[in-house]
Amino acid sequence: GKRLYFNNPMWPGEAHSLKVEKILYQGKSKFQEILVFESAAYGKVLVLDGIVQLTEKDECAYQEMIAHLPLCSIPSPKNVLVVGGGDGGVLREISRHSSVKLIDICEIDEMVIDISKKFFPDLAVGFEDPRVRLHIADAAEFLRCAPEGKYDAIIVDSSDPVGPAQELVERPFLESTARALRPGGVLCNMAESMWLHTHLIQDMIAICRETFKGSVHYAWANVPTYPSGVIGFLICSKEGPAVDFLNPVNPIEKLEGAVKPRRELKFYNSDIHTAAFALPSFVKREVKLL
Ligand code: AAT
Repeated sequence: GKRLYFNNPMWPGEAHSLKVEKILYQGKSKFQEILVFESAAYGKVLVLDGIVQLTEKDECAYQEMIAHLPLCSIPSPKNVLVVGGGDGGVLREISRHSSVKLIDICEIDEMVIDISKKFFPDLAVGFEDPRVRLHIADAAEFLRCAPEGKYDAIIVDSSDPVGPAQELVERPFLESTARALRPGGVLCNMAESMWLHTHLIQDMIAICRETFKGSVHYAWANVPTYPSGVIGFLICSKEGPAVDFLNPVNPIEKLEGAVKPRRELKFYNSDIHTAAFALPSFVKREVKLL
């Protein structure tokens, strides 16, 4: 059968391939090439600029982790900002938190949202939460104008730093996220693969140590369809009330009773939360976290 090979200079010398059952959509937005197909092994797949963004089978791991690692680490989060995340999966996860009053989302590409509503209803369901306020804009610009200290948590669910997301790993952007957080507020940023992107991770950690002045950690999870099968999260707190990321003060197991979930958690729990911060020895050395 037909296969699609995903090659990219971000993972030179290797390619990931998926068997295609059917191409469902292929088009170009103002910002990127968008492809949706039915795969033989992972359900429907969303691809932007030739990079897999999610598959139905393993999206739970990434979306649950990037949302609950920060939100379970602080007591009753109220104002949350999502950067990127146009598929709605992270919104769906934030919805589980009944303390949350406002969920701003800043996505640059409206077409990703439309495509998700059409092909990924189990993710786009996140947009139905009445607490969600959608902003179609470049997040770098949006955050430059955001009120100081507005958010308890900012979740950067952005694509890889090629194309429109390039700015989102750079110092000015990270500085404006710190400014937009309240003291003791937390940032959780998609931070690539520890097997492939050591330098990027090191640079981001160095900038965040200077900018946030609270704590800076790296966590990771297994996501089979991301390059090298893992994805990392850079998670920091702004100077202010201390945050103990390793022992969540707002454990998900307590919340699950409070909100009637449309869908059970598939990946995240408090054991996984704590375990996600355990780093292989080579990563400890490279990011000099000790
Ligand atoms: N939820 C998992 C999928 C993503 S989507 C990343 C989103 O970030 C895309 O919809 C893209 O349009 C949006 N985006 C990119 N740049 C910007 C920007 N400057 N401002 C706002 N939104 C932006 C992430 C998958 C991670 C893949 C890891 N390899």
